[in-house]
Amino acid sequence: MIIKEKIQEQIPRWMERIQRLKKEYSNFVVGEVTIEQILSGIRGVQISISDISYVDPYEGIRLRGYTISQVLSLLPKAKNSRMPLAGGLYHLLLTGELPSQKEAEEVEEIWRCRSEVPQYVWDVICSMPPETHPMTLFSQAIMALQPQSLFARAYLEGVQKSQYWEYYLEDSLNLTAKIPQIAAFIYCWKYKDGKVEPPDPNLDWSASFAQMIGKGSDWEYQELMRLYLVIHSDHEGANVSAHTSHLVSSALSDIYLSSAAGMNGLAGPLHGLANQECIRWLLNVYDHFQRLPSDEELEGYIRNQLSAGYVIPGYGHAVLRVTDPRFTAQMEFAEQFLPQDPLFQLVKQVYRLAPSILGENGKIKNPRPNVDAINGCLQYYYGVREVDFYTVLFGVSRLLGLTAHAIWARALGKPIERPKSLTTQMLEERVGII
Ligand code: HAX
Repeated sequence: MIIKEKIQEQIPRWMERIQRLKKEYSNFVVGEVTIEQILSGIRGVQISISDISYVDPYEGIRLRGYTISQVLSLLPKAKNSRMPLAGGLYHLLLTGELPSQKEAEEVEEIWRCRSEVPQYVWDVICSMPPETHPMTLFSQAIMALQPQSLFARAYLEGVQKSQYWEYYLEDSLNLTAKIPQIAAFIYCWKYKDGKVEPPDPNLDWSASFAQMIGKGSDWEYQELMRLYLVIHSDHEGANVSAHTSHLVSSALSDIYLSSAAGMNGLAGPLHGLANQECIRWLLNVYDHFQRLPSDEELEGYIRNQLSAGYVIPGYGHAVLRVTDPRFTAQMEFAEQFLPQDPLFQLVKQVYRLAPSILGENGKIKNPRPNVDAINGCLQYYYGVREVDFYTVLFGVSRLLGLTAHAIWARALGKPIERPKSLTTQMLEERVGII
């Protein structure tokens, strides 16, 4: 397997760099933590390393050093498509190298061969009440696969620490191979008649999801999913889902346990679930006016929302200080394929008006759109209108990043994480107020 050989080959170099930092510079101070940071969610405290991706405040995400537009143009493309193969992206995340067409196809082929999901996983989903949130079902399906963990078995048998990553890699390939089918099953079970199209072996990983939910003949939607599943794959190592899965896997919990934990974090309304709020907000605006509002009407609507204490969903970001390039990539897609769609017109109108209104009081650090300001509009246009499913789509993509991080954490022998908590009284004593 090419990815395995490449990782194997790179491990000694990475280990050398880390050992050098540890040996020669372990007392070097990287940053100081203020009480404000402690009290505001350890915001901005530099606590971990991710060589897989980095969110530059002014450029957006770089995956293995490549910007979103470079990733989209440089990765090998799917057949009859202008969009990248997710298999090529996984190769890039795992090895740091841009794959050839053959290398990208190899990952796709591995996924195809390992895509079968055991019947009992479907039984677990089907035994849940129909009102269960799709993210709960998604996380449960991942957990249901946990008995298949090769790492968990190998650990019990006493496998060498230096080999942990190989089992994590196998588990990750097994899990990611099954993920499109799991998401499609949840979609069809929860919103349709429960019948899922069998996977088409001629389709790539991303298009295959589209086909399994009944969009086998919708080339444009397949293109959208190829785009979507690549651009959402990673957003460095310290956001809620990435940090959660990293923390859990640092206890040597296997890929199923740590990925499900990450998905549970993604399911929170302040993280991945925010995309539901964004599309609901757009639909509410449209419903309110029963048509596209005029600029004056929309401006008034936004101002009313702000003065009532609401945020404008899809705007602002904890790290980014520019328009999210993942928003821009999807804007370009929409301009090409759905320029006249009313909801897309509204997305553009909000984009034209909201940043200057939001910027007026000087509080918001980035009044520009994040990726969620457009995600839902595209899914909605192509008929995937069950908005509480959107976070599952996000999860399908994000599992590529989370598992890549976990494999490398084991390859580099990263230790269990154990920061320290203090009591309020200790802080009061340190600052001298008691
Ligand atoms: N509308 C109105 N006010 C906003 C705002 C928005 N979209 N975004 C930020 N602000 C306000 C904040 O509420 C804050 O006000 P207070 O000081 O009164 O609390 C002030 O501006 C400063 O906030 P900030 O430092 O610029 O932003 P944060 O890092 O605190 O928060 C958020 C980042 C994304 C959570 C925030 O911008 C927000 O709530 N946006 C709307 C919801 C949204 O789009 N969520 C999706 C995020 C995308 C993502 O990361 N998904 O995983």
